Amino acid sequence: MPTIYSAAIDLGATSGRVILGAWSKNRLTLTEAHRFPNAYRDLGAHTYWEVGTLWHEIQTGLRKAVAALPRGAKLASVGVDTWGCDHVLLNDAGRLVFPAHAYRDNRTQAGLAALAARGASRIYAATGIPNVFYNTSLQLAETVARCPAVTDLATRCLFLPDYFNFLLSGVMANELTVASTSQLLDVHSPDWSRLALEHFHIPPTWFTAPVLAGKKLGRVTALPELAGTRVIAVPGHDTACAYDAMPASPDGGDLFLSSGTWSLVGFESATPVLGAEAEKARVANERTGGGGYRPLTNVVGLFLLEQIMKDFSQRPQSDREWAALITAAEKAPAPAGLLDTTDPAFTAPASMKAAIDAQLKKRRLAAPRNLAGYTRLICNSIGRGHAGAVSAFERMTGKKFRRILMVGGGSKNRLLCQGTADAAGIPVVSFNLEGTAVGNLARQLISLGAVKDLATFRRLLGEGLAQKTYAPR
Ligand code: LFR
Repeated sequence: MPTIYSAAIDLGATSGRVILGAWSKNRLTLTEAHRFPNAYRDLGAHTYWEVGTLWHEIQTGLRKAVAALPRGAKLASVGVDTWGCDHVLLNDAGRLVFPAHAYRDNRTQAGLAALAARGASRIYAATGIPNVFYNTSLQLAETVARCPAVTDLATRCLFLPDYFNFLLSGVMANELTVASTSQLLDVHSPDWSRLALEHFHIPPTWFTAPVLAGKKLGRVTALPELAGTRVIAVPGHDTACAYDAMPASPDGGDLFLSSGTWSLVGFESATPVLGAEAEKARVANERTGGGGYRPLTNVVGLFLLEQIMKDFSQRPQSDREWAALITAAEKAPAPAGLLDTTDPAFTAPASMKAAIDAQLKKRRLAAPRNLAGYTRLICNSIGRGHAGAVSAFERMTGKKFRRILMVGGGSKNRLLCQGTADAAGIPVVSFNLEGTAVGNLARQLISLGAVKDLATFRRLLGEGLAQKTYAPR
């Protein structure tokens, strides 16, 4: 079979990538065609994404990906994944009728408190998604309540990956995995929850029945260089892509950890995990690319470290500088106490260092002396958060997990991997794997018929993959 080329557009909250995948002789090779910074911006009291900039970078990345192809080769397909929850409102002609807010905008705080006071358990039973500030449900409820005329203007709600698929192909569709981050999907079916839509006063006509990953939406119409290239709906949610890319053992004994801005700790399951304890532990029953469940909890992740760099103006610029920081952090004194990473003060602080120092002061703990000290404190604290999620899942499901598989930016961070293994008491296996991009490409290759199914993809991927095991100490 000739080599198949596909591109993954993979947008994270702090950076975006366009990655060219080449599938040949059952092996996937990745080339980073383009990487660019991403950030939310404040306008007055609110927080927004720069959607136009993201689209501009996507186009630049796709052009670079095409330029990187060997002579005569064609790009077979593209797929888009992004962080969850965020969305745009459009009319039938595809015009934006409302700006794209970022999920860290504090506009949902009042709705969060109101749902916590009344209705959270009913919504959890219906959607399998806990009451968290970033949910699309709370965001759309706020939009409709504060700007009621929007219901006259908007006819469609697309999540960000759906919107970029639309810009690429002209086809509007809601994809299941990203829809499942909204708290508006029925936990027992692949369709929308009437109960949740009514509760939040959201017009049901804004959504169409979600499509499964692998659906061929159309061809690229936006860029002449990509004429003929297919636009395939991949798992639109980056975490669903990362989970799809896990070279998991088929026996189900692996716990998954996708470590980036957020740490997503969970596993795959044929059934959702529901009930009072699951709701309290904030288990989110999001969907997999194939339509199954991936019960997971969202523990604060490397956002703490990404943000504290701003306070030190010495952000490591290369892998080597990162390695040097981690080495220094390993040598820093062990923290006397760890951070409570669930502190709401860490959600979107003006200064992460000030927020951390304030918590330490309240608990009469000394603040670290330098960036290495903070790095140590943060990594150990996130590690303990991971371990807490593991034991909560074991309690709730009666399962005993044998390993933690770790992908994403954090899998390169020795301190975090070891800290997680130590706190959880089971080995952490880290893969040097761009999980989100690989899962995105996997679904394209399956849709194109180049790979039989996900189990096959995982087996082939695992065979060629470097891994490092951290035994608990
Ligand atoms: C990770 C992620 C998480 C989601 C958070 C907000 O990038 O997609 O899964 O909970 O961002 O959307």
